[in-house]
This record gives sequence, structure tokens and C-alpha cells, in this order.
Amino acid sequence: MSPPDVRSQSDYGHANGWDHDFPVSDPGDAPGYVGAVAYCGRPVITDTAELRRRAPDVAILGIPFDDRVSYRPGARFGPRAIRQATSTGGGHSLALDVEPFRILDVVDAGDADIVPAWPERGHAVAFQRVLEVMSSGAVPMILGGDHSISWPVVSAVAQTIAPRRVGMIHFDAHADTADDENGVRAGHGTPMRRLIESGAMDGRALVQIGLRGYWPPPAVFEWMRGQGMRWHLMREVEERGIDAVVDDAIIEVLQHADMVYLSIDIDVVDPGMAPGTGTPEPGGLLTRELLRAVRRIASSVPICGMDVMEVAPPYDHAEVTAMVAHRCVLETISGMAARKVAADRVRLPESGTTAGVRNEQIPVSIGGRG
Ligand SMILES: [Mn+2]
Repeated sequence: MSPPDVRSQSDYGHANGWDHDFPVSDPGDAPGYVGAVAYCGRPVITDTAELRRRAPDVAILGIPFDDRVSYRPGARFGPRAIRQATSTGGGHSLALDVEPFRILDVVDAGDADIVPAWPERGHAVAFQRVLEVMSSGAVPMILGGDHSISWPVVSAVAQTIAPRRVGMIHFDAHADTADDENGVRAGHGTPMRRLIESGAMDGRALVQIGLRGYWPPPAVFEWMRGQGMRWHLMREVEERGIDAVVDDAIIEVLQHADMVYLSIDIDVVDPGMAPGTGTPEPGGLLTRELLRAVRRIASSVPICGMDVMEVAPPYDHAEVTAMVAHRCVLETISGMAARKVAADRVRLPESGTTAGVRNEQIPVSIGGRG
């Protein structure tokens, strides 16, 4: 009688057939539900010095702040929901036929250091963090967060890219140009007014798409007219189609800007397709219209930053709103990648130097791709 196999009694790996070698996945090939949460599984780099050493093309930055909303709160949970809202690693854009992350170095710079119930601090931290991230030369892409944050964020962008002039294409159901909301001058309905009044952005360089509903009142539109602002109501999109409106918006913004900041309030999309937001307005864009518009803009103009705001996961269903927001960022990156393939220049020069600061000479293709 042979002696008992000691190993089989104490080695459960061997006893159960679990002791074989299996192939090890590359980190980039891990399924979307595995690993730490980062935008498209990109490397997470929060240290400013390390960001400067790496000098990425694009840095994702969460700003989980919603202390300035006027109606339903919850956008503070937006950045986390957006990061985890899709299984895709963003390998290959079928619409643009580019592999965005092979062309652009994109990192996730984590979240701004937000604390609850201190809105003045939140705005200051957002401003300072965007300056830090942009000191690496990266184009910042902001996951919000309520729209009040666009005031400090775009101020930091304008300061960084000067003397080049920032312009904005702003997708929103609302104009966000109120002087105040119940006496509050830094609410999520006022950021575009503050940007123009402070001089950070020329009113003529702000072009809005998707306005609808019952706000703001005529006096606010009067102020907007006085600033030389241009806007395209949702009604115009219905009548002319999104492509014609985007063509006009690109021409209009470049009349008074050298680089374009893309600001997307997710409530521009119809609440049937993006219910997870704080102030929904029925009758908005289709998801595919917004994604196509974003692709065409990002592949046609020099982008100096973007934000996707007002994603409020508590009102979302099946992650649909967070998925739209995630895809808006990815379509922007893919559009920039397509533009880089065409023109080989996307990165901003390092701030604080004049080296590399020059007028953009890239031909702008209004017809665009996508
Ligand atoms: Mn807004």
C-alpha cells in the first residue's frame, strides 16, 4: 500500500485543479468592471509635478461639487458615475476611424479637493486645480459637478492660454446668463455672465446651442444681445437640423476666439435620454445629435478645454445619463485625435513660457469629419 499523498490533503490548489498557470491580462485589456475606477482605465496621476514631467495631451479632472444648484441636487456624484458608466476602453472610434489613446496621451488627474457646504472654497479649489493641471500643457476635461464651476474653470483656461482668446460653444437647455439667482451671483444659472463681466471671455465668442423651455426672461436675452452673444434655440435645431447649426456655431465662435472651450450641460439632451440631471427640460437633443456635434467640433477647431456638467446620478436610470456624459468626453478626445492626425498639433504649450505660443495655423475644416 502506497503512502497517502500528503500534498492532496493540504494543497487545495492541487486537489481542485487550481494550480495551473493562466495567461495574465495586460492592464489595458482588463474588463471595464475590474480594477480601480479611472476614466477609460487611463493612468491616474494626481501629483502636479508628475503631471508636468509626463506632459500629457489631455487630463481628465473630476470636480464633484453641487453646492450651487437651484433645484435638484446630486451632481456631486457625477464624476464618479461618469468614470464608471461604460465598459469601453475607447480603443477605436468607428465614426472617425482613429485609435484615440494611441494618438493622444490621456491621463486621469483625479478629483479636485472638494468639501461639502463651502461653495467659495470649491470655486477657488477648482480654479487653482485647473491652473495646476494646465501647467503640464494638458487640455483639461472636467467631469462635473454643477455648472457654476465653469466660471472658475474657464477663467483658469483663459488665463493659461492668454494672449490667445478663449471662445466657447455651450450646449445647454439654459443660457446660464442670469445676473443672480435669488440674490446668489455664483449659482449654476450665472457662470456665463460672470465670465463675460470679468473679462475672461468676450461675449461675442460665446455661442449657445439647445436653449428651450421658459427661462431666462426677455430682459436677460436683452443683456445677451448687448454682449454680442449668439445663440441657437432648440427650435432652430428642429427647423434647420443640428449639422447646419453646428456649422454656424463654429464660424461664429472663431470670429472672436483663437481656441474653443466646449461646455456641455447634459440637460441639453432630452430628459427621455438623459433623465439624470437637476433641471430637466423636455424636448431636447437626441444623444446621437449631441455626440455627432461634439465630434464635428473637436475635429474642426482647436480645443483648449471642455466640461460635461450637471450629471445627477440619483435621478438616472440604467446609467443612461452618465453614459452620454462619458461618451461626450470620449468623442471630444477622438475628434482631437482625428484633428491631430490631420494637423499634428493638439497640445497646449506649457504655461508660464512663451515658447510655442503662436497663432494656430491649422486649417479649420468646417465640414469636419463625423
Ligand atoms: Mn447649465
